[in-house]
Amino acid sequence: MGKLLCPSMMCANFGNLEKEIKDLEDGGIDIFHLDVMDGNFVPNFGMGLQDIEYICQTATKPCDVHLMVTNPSAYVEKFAKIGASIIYVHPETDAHITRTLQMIKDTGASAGIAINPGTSFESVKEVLHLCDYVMIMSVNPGFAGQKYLDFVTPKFQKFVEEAKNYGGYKVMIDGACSPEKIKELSAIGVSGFILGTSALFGKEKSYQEICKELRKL
Ligand code: S6P
Ligand code: MG
Repeated sequence: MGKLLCPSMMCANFGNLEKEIKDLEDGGIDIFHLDVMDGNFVPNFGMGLQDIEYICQTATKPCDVHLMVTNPSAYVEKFAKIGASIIYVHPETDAHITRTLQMIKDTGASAGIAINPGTSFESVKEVLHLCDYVMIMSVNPGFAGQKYLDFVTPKFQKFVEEAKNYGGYKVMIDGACSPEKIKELSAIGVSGFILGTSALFGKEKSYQEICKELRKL
């Protein structure tokens, strides 16, 4: 299966969001990645419900939401209702993560966990059978444009190797995902790549050219 290219829309040009969505779709992206931050679980804010609803309604490709919020279960139904087809929650902030993952599935969306750099495979393995996606954070969540944390790299291998034992979840990377990392991690079986400032936005080339190059890596 080809790489899943997922633009992180908090890095997009909000001055012309409709054009951004169209250009990214024409460029060949697969899933729009929509970050939600509450200023509590992470020290930042974004994106707003209205932004997310607009992108979900305008896009013809699927949208995920990455809930970097305390008590994510309170918002699962809201985001499913406005059109998210994949919902990621952080197990670090949810005392009843299995219930929340089941709640996501009950809405008809796919269930994902996003795991912090300091969260181990062992600490989440009991919930992996409920996950369609496992998104490994290679930066501390909350900001675009950070530096890749090298100590996270062995975790990609571990989650990829174990996927067959837990129903075949897909492994994704979020954070400082550069072309070099896409090459290295796709070779070991990572399926999806959240693209922010490291690989996609703010470059001289068109989204089409960039996506084409990234697919070849
Ligand atoms: C930040 C958020 C991410 C970023 C993305 C930015 O915590 O979850 O989705 O938007 O990682 O990419 P980059 O290449 O600027 O680090
Ligand atoms: Mg994210």
